Amino acid sequence: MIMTHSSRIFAIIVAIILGFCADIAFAEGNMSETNLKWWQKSIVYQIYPKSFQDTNNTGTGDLPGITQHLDYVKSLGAGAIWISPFYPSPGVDNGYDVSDYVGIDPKYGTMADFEKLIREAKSRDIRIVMDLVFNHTSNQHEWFLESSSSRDNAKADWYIWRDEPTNWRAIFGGSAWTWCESRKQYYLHTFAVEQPDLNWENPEVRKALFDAANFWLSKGVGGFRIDAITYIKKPGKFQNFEPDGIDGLRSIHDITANSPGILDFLREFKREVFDGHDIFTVGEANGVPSDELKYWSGSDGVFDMIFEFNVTRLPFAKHGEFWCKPSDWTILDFKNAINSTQQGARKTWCPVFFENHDEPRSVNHFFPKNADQKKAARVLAVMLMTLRGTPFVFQGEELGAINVDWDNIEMFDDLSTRWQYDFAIQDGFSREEAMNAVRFFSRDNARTPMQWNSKANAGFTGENVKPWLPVNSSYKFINAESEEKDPDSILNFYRELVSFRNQNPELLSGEYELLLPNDEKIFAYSRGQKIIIAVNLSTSDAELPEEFLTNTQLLLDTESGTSMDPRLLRGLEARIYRLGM
Ligand code: TEU
Repeated sequence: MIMTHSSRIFAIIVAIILGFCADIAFAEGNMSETNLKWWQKSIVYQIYPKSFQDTNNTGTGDLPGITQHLDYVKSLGAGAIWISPFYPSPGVDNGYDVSDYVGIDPKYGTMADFEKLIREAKSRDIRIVMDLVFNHTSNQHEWFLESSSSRDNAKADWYIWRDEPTNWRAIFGGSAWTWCESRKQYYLHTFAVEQPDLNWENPEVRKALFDAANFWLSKGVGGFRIDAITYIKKPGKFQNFEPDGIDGLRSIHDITANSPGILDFLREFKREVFDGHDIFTVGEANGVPSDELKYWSGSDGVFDMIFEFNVTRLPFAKHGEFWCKPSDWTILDFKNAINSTQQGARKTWCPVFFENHDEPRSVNHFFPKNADQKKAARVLAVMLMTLRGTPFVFQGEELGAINVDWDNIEMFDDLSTRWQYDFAIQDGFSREEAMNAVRFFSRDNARTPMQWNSKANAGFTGENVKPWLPVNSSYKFINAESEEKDPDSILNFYRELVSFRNQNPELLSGEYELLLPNDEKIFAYSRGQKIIIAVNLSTSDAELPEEFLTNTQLLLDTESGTSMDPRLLRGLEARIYRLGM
């Protein structure tokens, strides 16, 4: 039977009120608030250490800078902090090119600083989550130096060496194969030239990686975010594929992501490292289809949850990842992407996130240029804190951070940004078109220094120091100090939402149900058959069906008092109702 929007929501609400579906929720997910794990109830705050707080005037953030702000992080309800890599690294990809898995890069501090951070965080009930970058090392890692020195050294088989390259394109551009003169062979790198891929087929490699992870467990870390994990298994045959760009290459992602047999490696990883510890694991798993999620996350899966990129990759769903060639998408596509992640994780668990260190700022990413950015930040915050899963907040997101307005490519540091720009120019785009794409998509949008106050350098580093990446000029009006004092700030709204989430157990454990699936403006869903969230994702007014207003109690409204007619949901307004009076 085909139902109209309002008859469908009406049917759902009636069923809910009569309690017809009452048992479905916990039977499916087998979760109640009491048996949720600590990481399902808390918020994870992500820190990009290079840009968080510099305590020694080097222009680069450091570990003591994180320790200094633990109370701030705690005030956001965080039970864990995921810190992007701070291992020794030449820094070609800001730490995602690791040259020693069991050390601390001196620019971030010492092992004693790290131990202090763990202790101080623990005393505030916050756990520290490490980022494991196990698909590749830096080309300066001693394993690679040895492996590349000859064809017959002890680590000759620790990386992926071939006599002939294929036409695969690395994720940061160019061929995924680089010639090595000392071996007279090519090595494979999914990412930059300086990030050679490890050979997971070799049991010695796997053991060395698992030992490194266990080292951090012995230090008392509370979990792992596992980087780029879908790329560790390569396909049986190395062959050329149909090119997808003017360079005659084909994205390596299409060829190697989630190759058959990968789960054997991952299950071994789980057995050797994760099992038996009170930690959580989140795999960065670009390229896992939703029907395979059950193998990847949850009680029968490898990780507790995975990051998949349905939502953040919306503009790239159709035409590869060229920033100058994004596809148009609609609010319905946005809703469908969120919904498919929520549905896919129905029986397991998922992270809820709109930002991380690889993405532009969410208020720019998901809303038109002319949208009111504060309203946009509020509706995103409502979704972040009311969708089912663990909310991940990326530093600055809680302040309503916005993209940079830089007009010169030289201001950007990120290697993937530089590549996208050069490729666009070669592909015939004008400098202006390429810069527009860069400003919109660059990973540096997320990586500018944290905006603590309105003084020079935004309080990130000394006023006379040059920060490693320029501060976003918005710091004068978007910064933690001024938002702290303003009761209507995004920061205080985040805190309000966190306590709201904690006071309403349905938001933690309650089943998610999509409402108004075909509405082209309103994203509506229920949680635990008790709470209804309605978010107008458009910038113009929308009409809420009568059923939302009957026998419901308004709990929260981002635009309270702006409309005399309760049916009218203003552009970028979000409301939360409780069913029953
Ligand atoms: O990113 C892995 C990666 O493949 C991303 O390009 C991902 O597919 C994309 O963001 C999906 O939207 C990780 C790190 O997060 C990134 O910072 C590193 O540069 C990269 O690995 C290499 O280690």
